[in-house]
Amino acid sequence: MAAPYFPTFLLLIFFSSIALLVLTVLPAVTPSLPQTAPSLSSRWPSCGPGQSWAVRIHHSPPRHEEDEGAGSAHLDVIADRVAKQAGLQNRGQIGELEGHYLLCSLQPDSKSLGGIWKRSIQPGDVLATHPHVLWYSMERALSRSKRSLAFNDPDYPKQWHLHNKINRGMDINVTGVWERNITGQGVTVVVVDDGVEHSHQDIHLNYSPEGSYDLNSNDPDPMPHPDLRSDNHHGTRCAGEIAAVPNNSFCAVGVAYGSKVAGIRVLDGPLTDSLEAIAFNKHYQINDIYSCSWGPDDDGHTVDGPHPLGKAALQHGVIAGRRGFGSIFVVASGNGGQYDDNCNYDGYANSIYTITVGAVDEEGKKPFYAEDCASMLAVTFSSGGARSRNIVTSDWSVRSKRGCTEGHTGTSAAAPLAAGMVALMLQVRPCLTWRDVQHIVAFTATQCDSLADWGVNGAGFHHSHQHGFGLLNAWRLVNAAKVWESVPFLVSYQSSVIKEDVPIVSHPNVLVRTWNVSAADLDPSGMRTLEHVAVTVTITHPCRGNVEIVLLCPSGMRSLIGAPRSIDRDPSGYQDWTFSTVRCWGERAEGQYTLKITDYKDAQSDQCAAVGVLKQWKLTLYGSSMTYSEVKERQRLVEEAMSGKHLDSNFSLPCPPGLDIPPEIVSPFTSNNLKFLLLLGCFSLFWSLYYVLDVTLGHVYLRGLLCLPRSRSRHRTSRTSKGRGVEEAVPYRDEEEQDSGVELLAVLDSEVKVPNGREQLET
Ligand SMILES: [Ca+2]
Ligand SMILES: [Ca+2]
Ligand SMILES: [Ca+2]
Ligand SMILES: [Ca+2]
Repeated sequence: MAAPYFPTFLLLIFFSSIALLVLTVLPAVTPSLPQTAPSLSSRWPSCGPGQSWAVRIHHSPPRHEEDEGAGSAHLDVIADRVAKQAGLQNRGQIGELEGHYLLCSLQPDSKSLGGIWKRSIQPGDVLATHPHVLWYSMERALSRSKRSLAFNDPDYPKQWHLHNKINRGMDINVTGVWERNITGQGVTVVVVDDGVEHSHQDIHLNYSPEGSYDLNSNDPDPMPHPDLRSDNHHGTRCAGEIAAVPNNSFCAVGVAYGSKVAGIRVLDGPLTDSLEAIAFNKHYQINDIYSCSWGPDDDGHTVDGPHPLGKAALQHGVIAGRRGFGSIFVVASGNGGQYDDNCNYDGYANSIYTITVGAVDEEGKKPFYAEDCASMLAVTFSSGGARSRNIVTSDWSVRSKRGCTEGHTGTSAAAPLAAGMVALMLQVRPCLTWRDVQHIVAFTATQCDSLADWGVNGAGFHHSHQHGFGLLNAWRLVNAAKVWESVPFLVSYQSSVIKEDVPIVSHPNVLVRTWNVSAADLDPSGMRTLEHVAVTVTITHPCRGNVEIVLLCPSGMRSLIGAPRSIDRDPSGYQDWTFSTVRCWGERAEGQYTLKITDYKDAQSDQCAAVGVLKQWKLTLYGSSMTYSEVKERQRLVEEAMSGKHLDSNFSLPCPPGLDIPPEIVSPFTSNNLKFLLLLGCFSLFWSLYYVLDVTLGHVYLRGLLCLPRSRSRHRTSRTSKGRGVEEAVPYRDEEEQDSGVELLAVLDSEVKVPNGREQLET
């Protein structure tokens, strides 16, 4: 039965195959039928705005004679015809929008084409009346900003330090970094100041209560207190510069708006050495960067710096802070420029542990208040003269109801910007050490202000006493950070104390002293290249401000470490004062160091007539085993990274794990730790007594009266009942069940470790 139907079945298969083939091929073939319809690809260069029309074509039945038969024609053919009639060229369908075509002028630009059309046809007129044109529009340039930078914060446009539209290039060059989602995420910056208004609309979201503390009132809340002079707004302003919340339709945007900001309230009351020491190490496993916009009086005659505890805390911070990578201390260089003040007389600026940041105005020039010094690492933007714009940032709302200011000024405003930039660096490379950050600043800062005393040192770094290594540039800092391998550990070399007792001669004569550092001298430490160079002097002088001290490194690089200060008539001279310079950074350490001292005697002053004496001096070199050629190689690598290629790729260097330092325990300076130890001591005493009694009385009655669990719980109660005083015991809370003996061991263990680290630093 099936045999007669077989040929019919075959035929059916054959015809359906043909039909399928035609259906498949047809759509692919048809567009190519009207060879005149080009695609919008590379056939022509695209025509710009003002030279092109977007039109929507339809194939309605013809009403006019000239369009007869067009209704059935393909849309591409109609588009060609419309274009021709309008004096334009069909550039093909617009993307995937069927019936939409781009018609372009044949002329190179709209000017010339305007002239032709005036004489002949106006494309717009033709398109307006054409029966096949449903809609048309002349193309115009659309204004579009990259979404990441379109902040809705009303004062963002005024933040010229982030994007300077008037003085091009005079900003921190951060927007490209933000576009790559580098905003300081995972990094905490703490503002050590007069408090931070953390409930502030622009700060609240980024506030870190974990990193904060109030040392003036000894409580965890650093909220600024209202005062009569209305000057406790300082910390809040600095916090806003760092981490003001973006896109909240309020005030401004911070440099590292993805970072967390904490506050330590310490400046609203008498500041002591111990308070300062506590502040420098407060929550130092949470806080990565300490922003300090304050220092000794900038009156032109003060010589002061951190006292022993503050110094020790700075040193301890770089050893144990940030899990051993070192806390980053950013300090403002000072505002005493108008009094001839100089940051080499400021111990916080001189310190090798700090990043000393000065200010330039919106033109990149030195403002009247800025101080010079040889230990200046870099500068960033702040206020200038009366005509210059200030820094726009958050403001406390206690007095200023608006919570936003356009009047933040001085080097106080510069340091937080630098701190914010360091936060961006730490996001891309969390294991940068405190010295890596200083190195990267030296390697990436850019020259500004042709009036400054720029000099290029033996390693090729440019530096001026006004602006350090130059302007901090967020793009350069972050790109360099991304490829930066940690520098070898810090080593130092110290000369003996050189006893002199020689008179200081008057200008133009100069007292010259030299010290040779041989290869053998450097052998024990392995030092090859320099970082900081410090000179400690003891000088007696009736008017110390007349003395000028210059240091020459072996390369001949000159540092004015002791600048004359006209106001400083102090008769006490300098007692073991340490001046430091960064101007020999990267140079070879070996060679002859020269100290030149002269006295700019004031002829009229009887008081200053007596002769000064150089009693003694000492040279200290800080550096590492990095060779000169390694320094040059790093310079090459850093410049190579500036294209941003490593930020755009998945490139990442491995990071070593940090040291396992329990938070707060290793700080030997907190009074709460001492209280805790005292408590522990009392507790041990109690136990000893208990056991003595226990043994003596044959533990008949006491066992029954005082059972072990009860006494343990009493121990816990006694700890917590102290309230504020035991705030430092918080890290132990999870381990409440542990024996107190283990805690004590942890304290002792970490305290033993720290001095070892210090010795490494000093030798
Ligand atoms: Ca408080
Ligand atoms: Ca905001
Ligand atoms: Ca100063
Ligand atoms: Ca410093």
